Amino acid sequence: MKLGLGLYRHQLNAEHYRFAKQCGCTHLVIHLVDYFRSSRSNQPGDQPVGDDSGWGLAGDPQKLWSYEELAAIRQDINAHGLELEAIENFDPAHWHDVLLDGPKKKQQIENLKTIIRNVGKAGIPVFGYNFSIAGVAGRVKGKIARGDAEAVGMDGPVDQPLPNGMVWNMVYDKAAPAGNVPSATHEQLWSRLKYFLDELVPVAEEAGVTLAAHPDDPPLPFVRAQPRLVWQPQLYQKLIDLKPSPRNALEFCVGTLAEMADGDVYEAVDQYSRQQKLGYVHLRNVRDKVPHYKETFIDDGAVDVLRVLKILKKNGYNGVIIPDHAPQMSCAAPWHAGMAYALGFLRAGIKMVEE
Ligand SMILES: [Mn+2]
Repeated sequence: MKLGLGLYRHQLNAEHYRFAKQCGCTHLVIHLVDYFRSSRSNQPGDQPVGDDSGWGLAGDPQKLWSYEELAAIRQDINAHGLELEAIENFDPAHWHDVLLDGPKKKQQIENLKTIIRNVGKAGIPVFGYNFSIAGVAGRVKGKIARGDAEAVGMDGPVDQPLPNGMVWNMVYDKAAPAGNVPSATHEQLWSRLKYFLDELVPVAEEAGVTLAAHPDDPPLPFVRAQPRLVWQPQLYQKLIDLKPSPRNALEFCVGTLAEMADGDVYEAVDQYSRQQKLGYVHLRNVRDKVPHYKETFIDDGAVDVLRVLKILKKNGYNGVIIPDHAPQMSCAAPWHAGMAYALGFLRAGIKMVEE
């Protein structure tokens, strides 16, 4: 198993690459969507949380991530002695109508095919995505982790409808007419996913890129009056079975699975790692369940992280593990300290189970 770190767009620089290397990481997972460019409430020193207006403006619909751009980022990361394992998330500007079944759906699925071909050509093995209409919405921040550390959680369901022009918790059309996105049904959402997988998996197979699906965080049946896709552990199986291929895999988020009201997190880890379906792993800890859960320090929640590592080892998982999120620590560099703490714990845990 390989230790990795997830970096946001504004962190793609030498300082953060050195920080990852210093923490014992060999791999990086990077975000190219900028959640911090224009959001009213996202702070660049923490994970994005947002508010009713989400994470701000999506990117440029005309500007797809090019081979040259991706290859240059990978080269820079390699020059710092690290491997680039995955890109995490499509930009809503490039695929909003794939999620919404809108008029530009056919044009935008071609965007995604182009991006996946560029990612493959640049030698990046995995692309993580989150097939979600409302996205990572409805979470709140507070001094809720050990020692009053600031962390993220959920404090009750969020039903406020999604305004027109917004999807995946970002604004793709500032000039959208007033009103809300009509609620879809779960069946409609799964049929949109089927279209996405039918079109994209063959391209991913040819490009040598593994598509890896994140579950819905927070995992409730509906958020902002829109259905969620993978909000119970068994729904990951439905996603895999919808399009059998080694390139149809999971961005396996243990924290989100632990937030789910149903199921057992260790059984889920066993079930999906046994099938060799993990593209890469988000490994973090959490206390309680939706709609009232709290993210915790990695050694302090309901999840026995060492037990998770043992199951992954037993099933021969040999991919990358990243900490996902960590509480902010009280010092001059709260994000760095939180990540360093999680990475040190994970490095020791991986070493222990692999001996
Ligand atoms: Mn995650």
